[in-house]
Amino acid sequence: MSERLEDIAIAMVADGKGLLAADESTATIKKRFDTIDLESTADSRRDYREMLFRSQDAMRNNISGVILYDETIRQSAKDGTPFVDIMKADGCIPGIKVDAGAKPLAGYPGETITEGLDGLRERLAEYHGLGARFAKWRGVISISDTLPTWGAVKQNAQALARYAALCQEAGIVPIVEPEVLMDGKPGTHSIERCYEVTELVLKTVFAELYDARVKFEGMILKPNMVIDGQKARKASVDEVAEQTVRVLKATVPAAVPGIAFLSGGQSDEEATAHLSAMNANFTTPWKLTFSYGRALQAAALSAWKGKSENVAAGQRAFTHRAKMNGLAAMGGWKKDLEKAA
Ligand code: 5MM
Repeated sequence: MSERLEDIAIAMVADGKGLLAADESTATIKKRFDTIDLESTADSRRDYREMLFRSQDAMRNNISGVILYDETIRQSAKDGTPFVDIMKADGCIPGIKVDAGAKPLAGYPGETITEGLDGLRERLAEYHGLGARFAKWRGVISISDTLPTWGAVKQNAQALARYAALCQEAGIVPIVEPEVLMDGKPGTHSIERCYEVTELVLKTVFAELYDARVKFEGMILKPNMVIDGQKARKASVDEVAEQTVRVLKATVPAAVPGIAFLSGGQSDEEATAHLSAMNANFTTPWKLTFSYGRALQAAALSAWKGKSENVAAGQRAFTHRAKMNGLAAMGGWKKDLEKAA
């Protein structure tokens, strides 16, 4: 495969494919396993990820790349085959989460700054050696009537830009993820408020990326959709699609090859329906696809329940969601395909 940033980025958003966000940190995967009463250990985490990464139909047909966590990129399947080799054999690109998480931002109550810039150049060089060809950094933006503050938006955008420049220097495509929370507190904001905040955040992020001399052709944007808060959900599928495409057209340069959404707390089907409506109803200069965590994994996790006899059921559930989202990336998903399955 080509090592040019532009080519890697284009491959990440290939037709009918998107990204699997499997970069849950140890604390987050524990929360997910708690829902199925499974103890989180290095072995149970390996078994779960092996189930996903060995879902060959999904990995070959609908997953272009996988975002991994530091532990996972170094892990091997039970038979000793490195995870990175398993995904590469199916044509998937290994990626790595390099941020160290969102921490309280001093002086800004209720807001966070994402950490992880110290030593990042050296870590990126190591991850490149381990096979990673793209990376991910998530900046978290709180939303309410009074938040975010300009200071928090600016500082998170600067961190995203410094991270992205370091990635490109290392031959790694940066996924730039500024997430305006849908499921934060209080979660009662309207879709209009989400539009306003998302517009400010994306304009600021692209200004900082430009100042940091990041090549837009060699990056992928991972934004939230424009959607009302989890406690205020009422916008229709078409409205979410229309507002999301509108804000992206107002803020994202056409040189960016692709936009891969996070699901952010939407139900599996909502996340698929919104993506499909965008692709079916609008023409855009960039590819629009998925980089879902929960919306790709929730069904697989509950079918698996941590039991080896359920691996095939978990893989079927994951393969189905990957296929539905692959169709959505082409604007071809229909609700009755869910029922049929
Ligand atoms: C997989 O979850 C990622 C967050 O992990 P940590 O909080 O443990 O660092 C997250 O960044 C994820 O990659 C994206 O937000 C997409 O996930 P969703 O579930 O929102 O689609």
